[in-house]
Amino acid sequence: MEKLMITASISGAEVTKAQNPAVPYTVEETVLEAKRAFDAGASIIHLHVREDDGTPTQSAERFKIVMEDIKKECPGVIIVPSTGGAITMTAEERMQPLTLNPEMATINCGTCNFGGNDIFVNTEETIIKFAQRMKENGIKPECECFDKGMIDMILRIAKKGYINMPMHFNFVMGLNGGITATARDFAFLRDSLPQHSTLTVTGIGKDQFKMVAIAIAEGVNVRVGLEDNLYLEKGVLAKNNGELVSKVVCIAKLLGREIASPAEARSILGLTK
Ligand code: KMH
Ligand code: ZN
Repeated sequence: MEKLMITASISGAEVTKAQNPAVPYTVEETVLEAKRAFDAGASIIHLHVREDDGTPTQSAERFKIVMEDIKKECPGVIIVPSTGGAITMTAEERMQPLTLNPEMATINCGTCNFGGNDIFVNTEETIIKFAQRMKENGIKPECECFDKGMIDMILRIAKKGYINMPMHFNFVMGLNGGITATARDFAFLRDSLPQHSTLTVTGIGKDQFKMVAIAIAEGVNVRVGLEDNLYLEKGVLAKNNGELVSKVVCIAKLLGREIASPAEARSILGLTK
């Protein structure tokens, strides 16, 4: 079975220190969380940045500082800046980290409910704009799909030539507004992917480690981190991102799956930058 790529979603845009004091805001806290995840076995960091008071920002300047420091502390790690940002942001605002020419960046493949009264808006035109910008700059998109229709949407866009093959996907499952985090729905989504795609699976909240177990057993890759889940186990807050990654490594070991290094992850993803 192919080695396991572990992505750590260390910070996010929505979670707060009030929910878990380990959520990083400052540059130093964010870099330390990346290092903890890296040291525990993550080869990929999915990155959001915050102002010191916790306000999410897509400022290229802030991303640049954090990314440079993460690269120093975590040699070889793959950094995937978010272009999802926060739901209050415009598409132009969200696109700012692309000016830094990262190896990869996320692309969100459709509009969805985002809990309560919130909507995460990604129109077809916006998605094409993001994809075009990434293609022009040799940035590989991580196609974030919260539901089956989002896979269909991004495949239609790819067919028009806006995205190179093979594609990389991240299924976000269990979000209040997206597809449920079940083995049945995972299989249903995976069956829709083009041949030779690479795939990571993210379970939200209490579904994080259920999806980790399913994904590891099925030979696909996983994402864990405080952005998606604040708890190590029921009722026990994670002390940091490293703990969440260590739990993945433990499950992988039990199931006989080796962990990919950043160099191996780069090769699996076909990154050439
Ligand atoms: N914060 C969400 C609105 C991404 O990073 O690309 C979007 C998100 C997805 O987190
Ligand atoms: Zn994110």
